[in-house]
Amino acid sequence: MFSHAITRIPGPDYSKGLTTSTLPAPDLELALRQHGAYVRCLESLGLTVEVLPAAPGFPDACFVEDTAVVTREIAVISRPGAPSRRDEILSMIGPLSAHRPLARIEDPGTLDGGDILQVEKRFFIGVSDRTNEEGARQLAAILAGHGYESSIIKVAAGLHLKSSLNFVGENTMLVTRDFAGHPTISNFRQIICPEGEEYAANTLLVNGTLIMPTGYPRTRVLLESLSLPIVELDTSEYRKMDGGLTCLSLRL
Ligand code: CIR
Repeated sequence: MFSHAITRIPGPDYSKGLTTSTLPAPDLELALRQHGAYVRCLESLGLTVEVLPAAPGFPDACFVEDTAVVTREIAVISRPGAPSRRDEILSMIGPLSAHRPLARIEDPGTLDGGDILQVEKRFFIGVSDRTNEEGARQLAAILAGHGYESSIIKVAAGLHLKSSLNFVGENTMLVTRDFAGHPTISNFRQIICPEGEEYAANTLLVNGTLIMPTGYPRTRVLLESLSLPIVELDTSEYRKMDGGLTCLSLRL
């Protein structure tokens, strides 16, 4: 069970962040309203949510998930793979050190939290354009010291591992077609996002409730087979910047 979350509101320069999307620029007012709804949703699931102020000069800093990997024992401060995001970690050290002892990914390792998926005592570490082999190796070594096993998965599609693969409870992974049947997740039942609904793979399990993005009805029907409560949240203004439900918080 999670008891806390750390989030950060997007700032006035939010639309200057990194994106591969061809969608129109995000509407900051709407993004802020969506952020408020996200925070209220986490609170309704029993979490105390810390909302950090916008970080001037870091337009992607609302995607706090990329700055750390948090377990029950430790917070591993990441070393984001995009140079423009690297110093986002500086303003996360204080908030995270209030909750956990810290460890760090060191140069030449790079690692984005969006590439890291935890399922109980096991971690899946995506090696992507943001997370390199050295970052993955360093994280696996730190986690091994706390009794966690790690498996490395090459992220050949999507920005981060969790853009395409998430644990949705009941021994089940929600995956895009690109990851379906991947040998590393063969012990899990798999729900494959229907064609055109790949974005819905970024569904977040919090304290037994699934939070999924609004607008993916065929994925919703498949998720209903899990018999878990489902909440839909509109993340349209985060999708425009390649972000979504998992990246907007660190859960601890
Ligand atoms: C980026 O490209 O880094 C941001 N615009 C989006 C990061 C999304 N983070 C995530 O999925 N964990």
